[in-house]
Amino acid sequence: MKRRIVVLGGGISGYGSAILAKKEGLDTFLSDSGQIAERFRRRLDEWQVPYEEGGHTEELILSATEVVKSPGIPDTAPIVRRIREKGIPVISEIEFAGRYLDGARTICITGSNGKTTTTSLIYKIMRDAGMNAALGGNIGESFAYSVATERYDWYVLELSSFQLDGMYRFRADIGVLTNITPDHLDRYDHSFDKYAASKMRIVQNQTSRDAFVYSADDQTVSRLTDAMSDTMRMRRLPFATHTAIASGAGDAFCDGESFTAAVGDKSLTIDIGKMRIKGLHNTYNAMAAALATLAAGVAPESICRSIYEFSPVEHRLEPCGVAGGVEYVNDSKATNVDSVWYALQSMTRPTVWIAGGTDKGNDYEPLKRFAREKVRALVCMGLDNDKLVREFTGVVPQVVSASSLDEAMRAAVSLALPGDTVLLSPACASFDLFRNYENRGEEFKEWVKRNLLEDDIRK
Ligand code: UMA
Ligand code: ADP
Repeated sequence: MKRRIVVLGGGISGYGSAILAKKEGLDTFLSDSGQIAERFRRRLDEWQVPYEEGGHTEELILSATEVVKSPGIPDTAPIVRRIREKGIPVISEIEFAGRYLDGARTICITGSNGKTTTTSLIYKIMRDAGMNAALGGNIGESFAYSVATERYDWYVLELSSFQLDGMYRFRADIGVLTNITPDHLDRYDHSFDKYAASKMRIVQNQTSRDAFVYSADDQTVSRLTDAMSDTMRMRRLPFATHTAIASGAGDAFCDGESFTAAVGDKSLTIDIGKMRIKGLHNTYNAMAAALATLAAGVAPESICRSIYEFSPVEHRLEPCGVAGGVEYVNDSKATNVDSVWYALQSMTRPTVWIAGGTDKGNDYEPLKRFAREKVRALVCMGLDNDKLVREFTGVVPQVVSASSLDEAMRAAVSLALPGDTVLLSPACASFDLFRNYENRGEEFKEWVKRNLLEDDIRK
């Protein structure tokens, strides 16, 4: 009997998986509980993939030999429970597309923070070096769609924990783990250990021909790596601050002004002050990218050139202009405490900090040291600011509450002095006032442009 693949969800992940299944000649069906976007529907039609929208029909789904589940659909969804009760295997797009790589190799990047930045930097290094590489996973185009329609030698894949959860036999040629700090715990029974275990799946099935790049400074990563070390056969390539780690295969370390990365007999040194991406976290990301691309065989000089050229990804500590001597920085993607810790850590000028939104049960304690040192005023921007106001009153000289972007920006502008930075780095999700973090960052930039920059000299 022909294998029947049912794809759950018709977003970026789902439409690509369905088209790949169809291309591979499998009996394919896609089911979406909501509406499928026009551009995906058109492609499904082009490929003659049968689909339904507006609901999941059990008979059509429970006849599957295997289900490819989109990462946004939680395991608690009734249809997913029914599928599991029937014993039908549920896999992710990455597991599915990974079967059809035809010799192409993968660099897979995961972590709680820094995935997009590190993935984008690795992709740039690979492309600049002339490698035939594609970008995919939790970023950009669907990985499965690229596998179905193009031929690449390398895939640079950003992986979320939701994608890792559905991966069983997949093996990364080069795995990168930036860090593990609390995030998305609502999907892991509020258990940090379960979430961390999901991230560690990045090393599953790796052999002695593969490489694992990881943070030796991150306590959770290094604890779990040590605990698994007896079973790890791959080349281990740690990165850390201050000291050389002396792994046999290679490592990267920094001394505050520069970092050195070495793999085998190839090495490079980067002057951190000359990078366009700033802050300790970006030094970590650059060390990870250097190790991964050295392991992929890119020439050290070429890696250095690309690292120096690389600019911040939009909404990640993105400079967006200077007006009246005040610098404006959009870090809207900072939706958890750890990412804000690094944002505040990297501030070199007195800071008016805009934070707030939908709190995910945050513990703000770790931010207080930098807030005391660097923050002139905190502007809380959200529908419910009580917790932030309570936590930072007495920690920073001034705390102001605002319930719209316009109100927050007016407050920030009046509080900032020439030589200051106004930093949007919310530590919270954006859904109370905005569609998503991109919309929040765009509105911030647009406000700065419209109200400040059009009359000022952009520096
Ligand atoms: N749906 C169902 N049944 C349900 C619930 C939803 O059919 O019970 C349908 C929805 O109607 C919708 C589709 O599923 O049409 C959406 O699926 P999805 O939420 O998995 O979204 P995709 O568009 O397929 O995008 C997903 C990732 N989204 C999430 O993990 C939430 C994208 O990551 C990823 O780029 C893409 O697959 C390709 O692999 C985005 C993301 O926000 C960037 N990721 C999270 C993050 O970075 O924090 C993890
Ligand atoms: P992700 O894709 O994992 O969300 P991003 O590169 O998009 O990571 O960055 C998300 C947020 O985290 C941004 O605010 C960014 O400045 C911050 N960040 C980037 N790299 C790191 C890192 N290595 N550690 C902590 N925070 C980071």
